[in-house]
Parts: sequence; structure tokens; C-alpha cells
Amino acid sequence: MLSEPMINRLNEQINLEMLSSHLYLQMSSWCAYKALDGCSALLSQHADEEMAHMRRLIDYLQETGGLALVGGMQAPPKEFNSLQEMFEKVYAHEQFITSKINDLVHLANTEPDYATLQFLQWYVAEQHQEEFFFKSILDKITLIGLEDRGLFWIDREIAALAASGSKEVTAIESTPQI
Ligand code: OFO
Repeated sequence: MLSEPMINRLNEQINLEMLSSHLYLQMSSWCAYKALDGCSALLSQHADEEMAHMRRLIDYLQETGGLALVGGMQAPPKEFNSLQEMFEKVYAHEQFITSKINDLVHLANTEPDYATLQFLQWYVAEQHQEEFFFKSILDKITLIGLEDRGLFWIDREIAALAASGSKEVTAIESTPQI
């Protein structure tokens, strides 16, 4: 049985996960519009992942007798000055989501609600991985640069990531010829 404050916070997180999904879907469309197909594919996959995160929360609320609420939300931003700016926004958004997960963990710990505390561990690990993943992409953008054919090579790198379905950015797979 969940407390009222916990039900409210889990419902807030449901809507944050949906917001994340909408944001990445809009970014995916922006990339497709700019012919950045690799980035578009990666962000589209990520939008699906965020919906799965939302569903996981809905299932948990239903299993514990809470009423899951799917609310409305504002449209996400649809214009970006550059690919770098867009991925900076992704990284900042993931850091924001991590702070919200941390708040939830704090609530579960102080109530205490050990079942929810355990449930949330998956989100803690996921956020760590996602922050690392998007920071690694930003690092690659800095390394390759957006000048000349940089955008092409970055999109190619990200297309490889999307095709592998991996969240591990380890090395540049195809180094541009200089
Ligand atoms: Fe950013 O992954 Fe959901 O929580």
C-alpha cells in the first residue's frame, strides 16, 4: 500500500517520462528534417524507451493499488540552433530527470517504503547509464566538430549506435580522412 504523497510523486514521474518521450520524438523529427537520419533513428528509439519507463511506473502503481494518472502536457521545443545545442538539451533534461528520481528515492527512504525503494533502483541505474551515454555523444561532437563534414561523420557515428541498440559509446568507429 502506497502513501498518498508517494502516489502523487509516482504520478508526476509518469508524466515526466511521457514528457521525455515527446521531447525525443520531436527532436527525432527535427533531425529527420535536417537529413540527420542516424540521430533521428537514435532519438526515435529513445522516445520508445521513455514510454517503456512510463509503463513500468504505471504497472507498479496498478500492482500496489494506486490510481495511475496520465496527464496533459505542453508541446516540447521544436527548433534548435545546432545538433550540439540539441544534444546539450538532451543531456540537461536527463540530469533533470535524475534529480527527480533522486527526490523519489529520498521520499521512499524517509517514509520508509522499502518496496518502492527497491523498485526505484532500476531507474537510478538507468539514469546513470543515460547521463553517461549522452555526455559521451556530446564529447564525440566536440572531438569531431561541426565544421566541414563533421556533421556527416557525427551522424554516421550515431547511426552505428542506433543500429547496435547499445548505450555504450566506446570509440569512434569510422574516423574521417584528413
Ligand atoms: Fe531518461 O530515462 Fe526515463 O527515466
